[in-house]
Amino acid sequence: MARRSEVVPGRLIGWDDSDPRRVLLRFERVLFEISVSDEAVVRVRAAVGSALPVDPSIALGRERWRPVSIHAFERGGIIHLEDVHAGAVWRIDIEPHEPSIALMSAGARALTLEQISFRAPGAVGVTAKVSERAILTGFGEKAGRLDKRGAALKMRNRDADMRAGGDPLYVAIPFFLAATPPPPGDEQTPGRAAGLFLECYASSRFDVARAAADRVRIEADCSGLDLYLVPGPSCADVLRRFTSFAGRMPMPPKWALGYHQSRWGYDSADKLENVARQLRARRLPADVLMLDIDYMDGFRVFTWNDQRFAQPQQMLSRLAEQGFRVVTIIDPGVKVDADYPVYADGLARGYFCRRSDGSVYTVQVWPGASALPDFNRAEVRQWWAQQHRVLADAGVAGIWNDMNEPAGWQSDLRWGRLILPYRNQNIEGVVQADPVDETRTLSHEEVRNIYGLQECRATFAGLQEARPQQRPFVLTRSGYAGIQRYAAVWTGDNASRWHDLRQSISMLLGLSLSGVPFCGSDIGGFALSCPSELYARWIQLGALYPFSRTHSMWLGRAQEPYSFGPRVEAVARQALTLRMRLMPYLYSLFHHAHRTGAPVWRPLFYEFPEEAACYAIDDQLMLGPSLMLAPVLEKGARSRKLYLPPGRWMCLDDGSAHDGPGWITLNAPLPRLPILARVPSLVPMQSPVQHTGEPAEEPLVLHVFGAAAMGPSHSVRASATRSAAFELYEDDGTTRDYERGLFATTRLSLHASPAAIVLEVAAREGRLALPARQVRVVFRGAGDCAEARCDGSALALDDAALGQGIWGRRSGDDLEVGYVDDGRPVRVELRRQGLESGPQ
Ligand code: MIG
Repeated sequence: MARRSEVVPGRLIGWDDSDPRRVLLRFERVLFEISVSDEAVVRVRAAVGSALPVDPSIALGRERWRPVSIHAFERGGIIHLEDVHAGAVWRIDIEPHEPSIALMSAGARALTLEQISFRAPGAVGVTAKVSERAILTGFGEKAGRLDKRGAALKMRNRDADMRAGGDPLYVAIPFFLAATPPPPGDEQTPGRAAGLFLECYASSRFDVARAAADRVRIEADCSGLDLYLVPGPSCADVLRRFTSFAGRMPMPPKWALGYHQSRWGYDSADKLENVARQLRARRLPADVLMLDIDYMDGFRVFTWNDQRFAQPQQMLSRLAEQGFRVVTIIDPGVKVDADYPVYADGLARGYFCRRSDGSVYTVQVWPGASALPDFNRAEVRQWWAQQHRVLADAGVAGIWNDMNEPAGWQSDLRWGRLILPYRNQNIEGVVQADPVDETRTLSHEEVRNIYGLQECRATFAGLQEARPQQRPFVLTRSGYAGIQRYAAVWTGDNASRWHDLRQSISMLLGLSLSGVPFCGSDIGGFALSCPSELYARWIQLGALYPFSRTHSMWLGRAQEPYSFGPRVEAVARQALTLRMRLMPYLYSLFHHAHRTGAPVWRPLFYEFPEEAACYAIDDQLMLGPSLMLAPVLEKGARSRKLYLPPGRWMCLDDGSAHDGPGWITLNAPLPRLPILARVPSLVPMQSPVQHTGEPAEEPLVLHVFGAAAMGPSHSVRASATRSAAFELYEDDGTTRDYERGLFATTRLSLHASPAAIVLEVAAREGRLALPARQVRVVFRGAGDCAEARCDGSALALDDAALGQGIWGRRSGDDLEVGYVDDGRPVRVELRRQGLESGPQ
């Protein structure tokens, strides 16, 4: 029953579908509008009276919402909606006293909205009914387990005080994914997923199945309701549909996928160049160095400290010669200083956030009292974008946006260069432009969660204007739904603790399931001093974070991969070298993310929805479709117990085969992170390089995991042919030419049966011309195959050395085949002795 202060919709009065793009449902006190996109996403807007919430998508730089034609009809007291073209039906149940809106997906109810209520002014509540068996995840950047069942979560961007488990954190994405495992005992039905997105950049709260196991209660500080119901049935479907309107990431520059080395404390050109020298001398692959606040003149953004960084341009070009790019930090706070042009100009133009009495609001940050640009205004974003010229012209490659929740404090203590902040400042009494209608103002709280997003949008534009041909790279701490369009996200101030290492997995998976594929945590931890063993375990995993960066605070011990002695350095070298070897795979995964919204890091249930046991696992993950990581997360541990989803798995390093489903324990001495390849699967690699700009000696080494499927010890299912496919993506790695079709894609497919393995490399597609190149195919574990053919001709398998042209050889347990890749299709076929029939 409704509380007195609440307005509930009441009974249905009538509906109107005369405009095919939406159906209006008029309840006694509330008007609903329902529309459906070409990706079958159902959007529900509702408000008291007749003023539906305004669509902010364009104002936030997203695509326009594109509804398909639908119509409504009544059957048995229930209103149904139908997609006129696809014939799909969404159902709206009308109960006597309140509406309930059910999203039907694959013939079943995926999500139902009910208990919609309004509390004037500016508050709305809605309950989403979900399966009581669903795991409830996503929710943007959140601490804790991947499954948020039982949690009370808040969406309000904030500088999180370094307390693990805190909520909220820096990024608000009011989106969740409900993934339901198959019913117990049913191995045929795959699990089902659906998603829900609440468009609200003021605060909101999610009560995740606390009051009832099948309900998520949402309360938002918005006056109208703007909700998107995202059908599956698979997680990949949900992510594709969600990102079809929330946006997908552009292709990142390839160098941004390399390793980044950072520290708050590289406070002179000498220190920075020394890090560069060390990394190269020790052959620790790295692409990027980062400069924290110390490079600036008195923390004034868009300036250089002319003592400690006297000749930035020369420094940057020396670093560029060694293959390093430099990314500099920028905070939104502009120092209040009449002699500082950025401030004086911003002030004169009226670009800073104001109090309701019209005075410029200031907050204490590193430079002292600072003003905050109002990024909701297009003009201000344009002005901010232009400021980046100074940095871009000097050769800065990308921008790191910090403190953009925005964060600041009430006061601080200063001794020379040491600044001790005291108490975070709540920004109160401040107004900003309404992003949808800039002539109006809203309180800061009403638009707080898009502050960082709008800043990144300006930063992205600034880099693009400064170098129109190059892909921008922006890293951000704060964000809102769609942040992936402008920036990669790192998870802020963690600490050098085992807990934080473990936690990074569920945090990054949660972000990944919220549309943000390019994410990472500070390797080694930001605060405290990192013990050597922890650093070794952390860089092993962190070298395979989608965004891979070591960062730390000046207070703790040094945290470069070479700062922990030779043993840990060797571990780091191996881990970073593996990242470089995997670059063709990784880069292709980022392209999949760009095209379809599929995350790079995936929870196990994403790949194995039919396997109930996978839903509870959040300390293992899939890197793309082929590789599973089972990192060591405990001090002193030298083995790792892990869950194997069904099928055969092969350890990437030693080629040992293991059968799932079930639990196994693998040896994990310090240098080893257990990585298992799914059988069958494909992983394109290259020979190692020191940075992504260095040409690889072997640009394409195709690792094929198919042989184990032939093994006699394999389970019954091995009698069937099993297949895998992967799309290899290549382009120039830095320019925007890929937007004009200058890229190359190659479809790889693999069929494995007990008798044979067939690799088919389809004709290359796309307009990018690649020079003819030697490709090496490594059939892992297929060394005992009797016969190999490439395009029909039998290969002698006795070549001792790497050949040119077409060749084959045995190499330990593996069988290798080489061919010249000139873009034409290639078929490589291996046959096991004594078995006649292979796949067609
Ligand atoms: O108040 O720029 O999360 O990565 O080193 C701290 C100094 C400000 C917080 C960031 C951290 C960065 C630090 N910044």
